[in-house]
Amino acid sequence: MSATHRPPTSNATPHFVEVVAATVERFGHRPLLSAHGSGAALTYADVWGWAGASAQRLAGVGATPGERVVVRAPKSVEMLIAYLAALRLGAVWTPVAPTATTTELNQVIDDAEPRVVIDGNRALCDMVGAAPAGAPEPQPGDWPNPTPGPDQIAAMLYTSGTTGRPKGVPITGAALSANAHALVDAWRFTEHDVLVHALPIHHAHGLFVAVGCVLASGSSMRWIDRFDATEVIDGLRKATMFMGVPTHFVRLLEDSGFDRATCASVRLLISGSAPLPAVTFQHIADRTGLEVVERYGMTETLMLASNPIDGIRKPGSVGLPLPGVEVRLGSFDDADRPGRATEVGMVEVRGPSVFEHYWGRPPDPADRASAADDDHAEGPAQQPWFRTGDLGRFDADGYLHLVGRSKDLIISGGLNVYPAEVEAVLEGQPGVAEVAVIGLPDDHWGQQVTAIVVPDTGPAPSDEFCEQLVASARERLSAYKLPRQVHLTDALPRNTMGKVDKAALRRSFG
Ligand code: MLC
Ligand code: AMP
Repeated sequence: MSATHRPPTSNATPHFVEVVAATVERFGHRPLLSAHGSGAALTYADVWGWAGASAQRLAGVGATPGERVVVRAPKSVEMLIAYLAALRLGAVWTPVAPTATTTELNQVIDDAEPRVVIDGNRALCDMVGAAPAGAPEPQPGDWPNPTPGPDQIAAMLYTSGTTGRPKGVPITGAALSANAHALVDAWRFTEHDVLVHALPIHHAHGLFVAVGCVLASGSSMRWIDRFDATEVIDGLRKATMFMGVPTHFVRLLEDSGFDRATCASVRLLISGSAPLPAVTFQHIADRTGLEVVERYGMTETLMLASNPIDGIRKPGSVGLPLPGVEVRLGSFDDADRPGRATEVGMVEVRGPSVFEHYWGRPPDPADRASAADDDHAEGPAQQPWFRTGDLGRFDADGYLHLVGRSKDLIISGGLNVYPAEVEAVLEGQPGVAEVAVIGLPDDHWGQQVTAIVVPDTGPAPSDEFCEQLVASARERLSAYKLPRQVHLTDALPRNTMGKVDKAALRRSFG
């Protein structure tokens, strides 16, 4: 399979490895990251040199340009080094959640057909090796050779998809650069910024947004391996930025240390991956004096819109389309839509960071709207519009408001849960006739995974039935996908097409 998925982009957008090499050349002596609790900082030169040495080790086990490297390991500095090593090599970085079950890992391996699999922290550390003592002066030109082309796939992230089967999203080196440059400009990242990084790095948010902005701008990170409110608050005292999902902000607000004094040097708090409730926006503003910048994106498209730095940051809105990104509202046909307001439409997008198609699958016409009816004749090379599955409307100032989703997706704590995947596992369990999985509103997680189960005609279910159902799914599903509530019912409501009416279920059980 070719590693090139889109027609050649403009030469003006290089592969992300070139962007990083340029930053290293300019800011090699400056700190790139300091791990929480350790005084020592790694400079850009240290990290680049370490990644170069690791790239050679990775090449030694068969990673070559265009070949997938699948990694399941907890977040660590070594994980970041391995990502940079893969970038330098032109291999396709394919991270899997550290909490993924073996079933989930194997699904990715079957689909991605990687040349290299790194499973677990020990394997990762062995591969990456120790930081070379006394980092050599950066020599951006000496490795890799040749430099990966802009349209080469740099990374692939898996999303479960509406069918419940994981789908790989190939992301080119140019898409990463375009995304990072747009965000650095929008949020005015400079080498003087310090970002508290507490996000996981196997998702677009932590890796391509947070790390991407840092590496493209020469700024630095306070590195926290796993979100912890106390550590984040400690980091904020010497930082200028923080990025998180709404649940992170909810947890920060639970700590009285999250206040104006702590945030005295912070210039931006940025939220994304899930809706930030307007009330949370207001609580943060009251406590810290800072209005959160909410932004919107997805793995398939990278970042699409953001509230502005200058100008009004509107609670409940994801802001204005980023430069280079076109957003329009298209038609949709879904019984689940939240209302019949005519101005609401399916968010359709195109731009330099939008992916071409899922790994190993032909482009799906359902994902794309025709460009033929487009009145922007000068759009990006007449690229078709990608239908995001999100429903939105524009207000009079051109700000985008997301009002729901036509795709059957639950977002819990910033993590996506596709009901079809959970339903498929629960349906196979003894005593279950039918099951529907829905997301119900939750103050902490945003949405809570909930299963509505119709027991089969056998003996009446015991009190432990629901607990056992969840426990037996644990082997196959990551813990965050497991239902936090199970309700029993006699029958599932269906619409005229025979489809389970999930909106009715949400009304009944919400
Ligand atoms: C963990 N658990 C979750 C969960 N995270 N359950 C539901 N939803 C979640 N998001 C489970 C654990 O498996 C465990 O289950 C139990 O909750 C207690 O765990 P915890 O210690 O409280 O969880 P913690 O490790 O603190 O994680 C919570 C979190 C984390 C909010 C810090 O989920 C997180 O960092 N989320 C951010 C995700 C993210 O980066 N998303 C970006 C996607 S990219 P049990 O049963 O074992 O006890 C994207 C594009 C874009 O969306 O626009 O950005
Ligand atoms: P993912 O597939 O993990 O990349 O998640 C992408 C989805 O997250 C989008 O399609 C949206 O539904 C959702 N999302 C991301 N950012 C926001 C936001 N600021 N507000 C509401 N939903 C968001």
